[in-house]
Amino acid sequence: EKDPLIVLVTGAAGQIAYALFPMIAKGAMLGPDQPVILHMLDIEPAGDILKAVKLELMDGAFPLLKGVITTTDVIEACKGVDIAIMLGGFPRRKGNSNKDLISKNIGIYKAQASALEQHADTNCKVLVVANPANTNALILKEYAPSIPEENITSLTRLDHNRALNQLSENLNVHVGDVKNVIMWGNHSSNQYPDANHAMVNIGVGHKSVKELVADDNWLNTEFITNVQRRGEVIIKSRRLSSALSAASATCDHMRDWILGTPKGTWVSMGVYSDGSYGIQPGLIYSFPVTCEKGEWSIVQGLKIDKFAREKMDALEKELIEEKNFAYSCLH
Ligand code: NAX
Repeated sequence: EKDPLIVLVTGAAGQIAYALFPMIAKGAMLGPDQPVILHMLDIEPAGDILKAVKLELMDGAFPLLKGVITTTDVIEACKGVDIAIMLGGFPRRKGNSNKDLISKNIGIYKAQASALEQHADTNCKVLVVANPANTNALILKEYAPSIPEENITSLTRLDHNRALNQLSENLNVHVGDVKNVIMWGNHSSNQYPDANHAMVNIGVGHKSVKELVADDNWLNTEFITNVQRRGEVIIKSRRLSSALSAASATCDHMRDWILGTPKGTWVSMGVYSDGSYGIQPGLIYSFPVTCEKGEWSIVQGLKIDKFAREKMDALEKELIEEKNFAYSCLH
């Protein structure tokens, strides 16, 4: 049997965590043969909720779950951690911009970065989900310099999966037969799903989405706004933000990163920019990536049209502004 991996989940009393824990405990994130020990971190006022969620996890009788620690102490939470899933922070409320959230979350991410730096495994892999995800990840990267920069990522997989679903509905094909959409840049209200390179499995090979859509214009209009507004649509009806789909996307992100992407398939991940596609190096920017043996690499050489280029540049600009704003809050 494999040694257990220690998985930290911050914001562990929150709603994404609640949907995520059974997925982790059943092996959907790290594989059906990978035992796990959970470290659940939240803040003092959520202490009772944490304990109750632990009771439910124990009642799940999960064979892969080898231990559960609940804590409100960042240092205890970060000890020996192999995988860190950062859900903790202030969730986006109606009308909140990324800037509102930066000022609320920056202190948290600075402190948690230091704790991970000092107490986590040196090869700890980090996924930041809490908004503003890209900029929280950037702060974490800056304040945990001994964690390799390729180990710090942010979530755009929910947007990616939403985009796959929109294509599947429009083309009337199963979502499992659609692949290689791209979320470029930032997880924000201006997010850009790019279907220029997306493919559909038609049984005897693949056809491009561009060839298959009835109305070419749809990809640059409604398709984009449908993906951008999906979160709002869900908040309006559920009166809570997306949690089940966010948890599932979190699992997808980690699983693909650690266990690898299928051949011929890429996924979207917020990763530090090495200057690919002309994006400012050092930003945490979402790119199409393939993964193998726990390492991601940015898909190179995709042809970028003028429309996509403008969107990509606008999102880069947004992230530079967020970065500058974050630094102005810190000093
Ligand atoms: P919840 O409000 O249900 O949970 C957040 C939890 O974080 C709470 O239990 C809170 O007590 C805890 N928390 C606050 N400060 C903390 C700290 N310093 N240390 C540890 N825990 C702390 O939010 P939930 O719906 O679970 O969403 C979690 C985060 O994901 C939010 O920031 C949300 O905006 C973000 N999202 C990001 C998405 C993405 O695609 N990147 C999509 C889903 C989601 O909206």
